Amino acid sequence: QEQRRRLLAVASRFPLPSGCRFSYGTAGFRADGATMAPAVCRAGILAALRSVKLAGAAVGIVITASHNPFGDNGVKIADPDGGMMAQHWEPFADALTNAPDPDALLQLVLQFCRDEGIPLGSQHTAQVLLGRDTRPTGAYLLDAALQGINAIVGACAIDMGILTTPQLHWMVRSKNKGVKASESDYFMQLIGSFRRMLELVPKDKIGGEEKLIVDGANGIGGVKLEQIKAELSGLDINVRNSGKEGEGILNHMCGADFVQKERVTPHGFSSEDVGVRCASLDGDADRLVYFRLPSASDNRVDLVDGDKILSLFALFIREQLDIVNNNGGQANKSLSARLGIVQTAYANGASTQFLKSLGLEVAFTPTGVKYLHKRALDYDIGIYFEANGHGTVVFSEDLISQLESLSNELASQAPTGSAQRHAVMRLLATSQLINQAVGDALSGLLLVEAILQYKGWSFQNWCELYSDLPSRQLKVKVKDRSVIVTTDAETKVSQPSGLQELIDKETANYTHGRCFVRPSGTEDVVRVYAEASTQVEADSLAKSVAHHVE
Ligand code: NG1
Ligand code: ZN
Repeated sequence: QEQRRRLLAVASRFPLPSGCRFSYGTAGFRADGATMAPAVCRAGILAALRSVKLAGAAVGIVITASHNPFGDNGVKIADPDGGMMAQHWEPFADALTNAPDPDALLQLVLQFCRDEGIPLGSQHTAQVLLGRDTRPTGAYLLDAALQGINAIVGACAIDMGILTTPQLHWMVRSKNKGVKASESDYFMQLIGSFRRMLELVPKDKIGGEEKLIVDGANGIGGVKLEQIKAELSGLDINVRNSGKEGEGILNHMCGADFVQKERVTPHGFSSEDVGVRCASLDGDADRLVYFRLPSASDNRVDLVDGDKILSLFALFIREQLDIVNNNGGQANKSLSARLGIVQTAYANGASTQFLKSLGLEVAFTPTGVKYLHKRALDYDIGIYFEANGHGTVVFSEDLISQLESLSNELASQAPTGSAQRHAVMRLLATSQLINQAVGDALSGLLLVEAILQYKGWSFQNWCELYSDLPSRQLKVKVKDRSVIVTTDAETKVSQPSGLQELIDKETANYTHGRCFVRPSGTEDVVRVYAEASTQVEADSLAKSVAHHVE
């Protein structure tokens, strides 16, 4: 009775505006921030139910619209392992969020709880950790989420404050592992493992380029980096677009999405920065790209995207595994570790070719971190990235314990440290430095910096790993984008019939031509992607395929 009363009450406090229709999409619910309260309140109910279902394990809610404009906002749910909410709950998320009135909402919840075997009532507990970014609607939406959570009897909400998205995911994961989960624990883990990585840099490589300029997209990432940068010895970080008063607007002409899509210098940079290594975060700091201003004469940048960050990580991890397992033929202890790479169809073809040339296994999934992350967990070390800079590295529990025992054994054999032991320690430090819950621009940036120092590489060396194939992305507005259905990790169209044949015919006219189309999961458009051996050809292929889509 109490449960029914609370649900009816909260639903009538947050009526759904007529004409509103929400869909959980690629990354949770997103819309104009001022219209989001009903959806966020219902996400609170959902997160609390998810926690009850999982025997009271902590679940997370992040209030952010990532790289989208300042006036937008959104909400997404993190599962107890710190990853995205299990996909089979998405249909319920959609139904709950679109329930037209309090009574419909109550009936939906009761029915879902019966179907899923979710017990309701005072003897059951739930806990939900909440975080939000710097958007002006954040505090108001946080309150809506709290009211939603509190509508479930036995649920407890813990506001973790203004955070990057990956910080909140990390906290949820840590909390459920029973390890320390506060913001200072997060910072301590990053700073400590970065220091260990630098201690393991070979002596002849010490003294690389320490200077790094970071574009914080005027979001939360820059704020957090300012807090810890003094403790990152070995790096000289200068934050631009840090979100301070007067520096600019969130994600406006700056940030990872802007730099990766437009390939031009973000706001806040000048000719004095020519040649310096720069990085760009997005508004909630779960995406990272690098760039460099090649000259003062125009505003184009040399871009290092997610694919090239992935390639650097893969190269480094592969190298450490080889050292552990070969060690000049003297290894008496070895690791059995399956290393796998996960990409989407948007990965530049040159990156895939490079990774395969290293002998690595490369798997493809549809767009969206939820697919990539899940696939990466199939390996002992899984590395995944989207071209736009979202990605991470995941390690299996089994591999971590193999590494730990190997490290102990080797320490007793060669106390001063063999090459093999150093490689084991680098892999262990990497597993601590990288955020295994979700892509994290801050932790990814520190891993990039540590690897560049280890290899003694300049930005130029990194760029030259391979040359990107010229590519073009176009958006096409259509009446109903859902008529396009894809298969084979979105590389082929299965419906409407005939469209794939047209795409194949166009593509056959180009050397190294590759092209695919898919409906966006976050915008009302169909995306066209084309690659070819020259920019002119990539543009022309994309354009002609776009005509067939219109
Ligand atoms: P959609 O709109 O489904 O293409 C975009 C990005 C994804 C992912 C999501 C979530 C591209 C081509 N697509 O998805 O990679 O980041 O947003 O934010 O960049
Ligand atoms: Zn983001």
